[in-house]
Amino acid sequence: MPLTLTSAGESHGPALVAILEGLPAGLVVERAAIDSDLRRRQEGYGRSPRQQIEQDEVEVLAGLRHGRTLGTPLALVVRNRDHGNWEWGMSPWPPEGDASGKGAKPVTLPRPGHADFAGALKYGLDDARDALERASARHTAVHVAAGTVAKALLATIGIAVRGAAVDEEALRARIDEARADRDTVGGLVEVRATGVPPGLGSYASKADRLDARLAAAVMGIQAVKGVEIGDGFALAGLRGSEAHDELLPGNLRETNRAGGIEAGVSNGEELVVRAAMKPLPTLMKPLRSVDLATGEEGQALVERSDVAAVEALAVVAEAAVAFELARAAREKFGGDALADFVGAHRAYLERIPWQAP
Ligand code: EPS
Repeated sequence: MPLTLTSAGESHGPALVAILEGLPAGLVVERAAIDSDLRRRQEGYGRSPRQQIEQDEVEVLAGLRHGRTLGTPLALVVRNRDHGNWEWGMSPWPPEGDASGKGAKPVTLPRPGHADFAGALKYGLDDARDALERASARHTAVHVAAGTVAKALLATIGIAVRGAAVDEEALRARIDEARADRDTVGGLVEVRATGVPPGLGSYASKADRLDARLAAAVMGIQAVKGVEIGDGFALAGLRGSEAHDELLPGNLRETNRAGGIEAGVSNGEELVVRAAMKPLPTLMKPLRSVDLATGEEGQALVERSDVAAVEALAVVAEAAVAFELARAAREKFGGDALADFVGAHRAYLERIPWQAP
């Protein structure tokens, strides 16, 4: 069974939910490891006061017994503490009593760059909140929890995945400047995976290509506008003789411009994925907009938001890359029991001439 992840949850609704299917039985899942990644995601520099309300921690509703997977669907929950302030506005059922608290007033002035405009048109909404709540990056919390589980699976075959913001010092200075100007900024993140054996993904079809899958996984994260593998866009300006990574005796290479993937297949080098995040669209000095209800000119919605979420993106992109690698590893090595999966990986490494650098 393929490894899949289904998630649900609105930013200010009661909770975020993820169901993972296709994990082998017998994988040790540590609550502390998940909660530690959830904290890393929350601690990124430039976040809004929302992060003081939330103290994300995982709950497991199914699929785990005594800290080990059962090989059945794993159900993860992260609650939204802020929901207490939105009980009327985000009540799943028709709310009782007069409108009160946050979310009571409809959003009709779309923020350029957010889901408000396109979402309201697409779904025929009078209140753009119905679009923005799910489009919000809040639900990345439960994807990070799923990513920790994926990392635990990958660790059993010697793969480690880590994300970081590029040039954090300069980024933090830009965030401070933007905060003072009541503006927002984006930035770059990089995810690296070590221990990835040659042979994950395939050139057989577009949907199998590991680079296409990783790009889709990372581009699927809120506010990501560009993804590159290895030297990516810079390769376009090089000659072939400068761009490719020569093979040396022992299957070693001195360079890794391909970022660990050739022809959609991992090649045994370190995997390098970079993502560009746009500046966040909720601005304290709002852009011009048009009221969806009246057609009149106005100013976009202003509400509490982050100055930047780049450091958070590093953790979220790490989770997305880990999940996609885990999916590719499950396809290649299979197995109902963890021991089958690990054994198939070991047998494969015995067949190919490759050792983790
Ligand atoms: C977000 C807007 C802000 C962010 C949120 C993503 O939420 P709020 O409107 O509640 O302040 O804080 O991210 C999170 C809550 C989170 O946990 O990452 C958006 O519009 O995408």
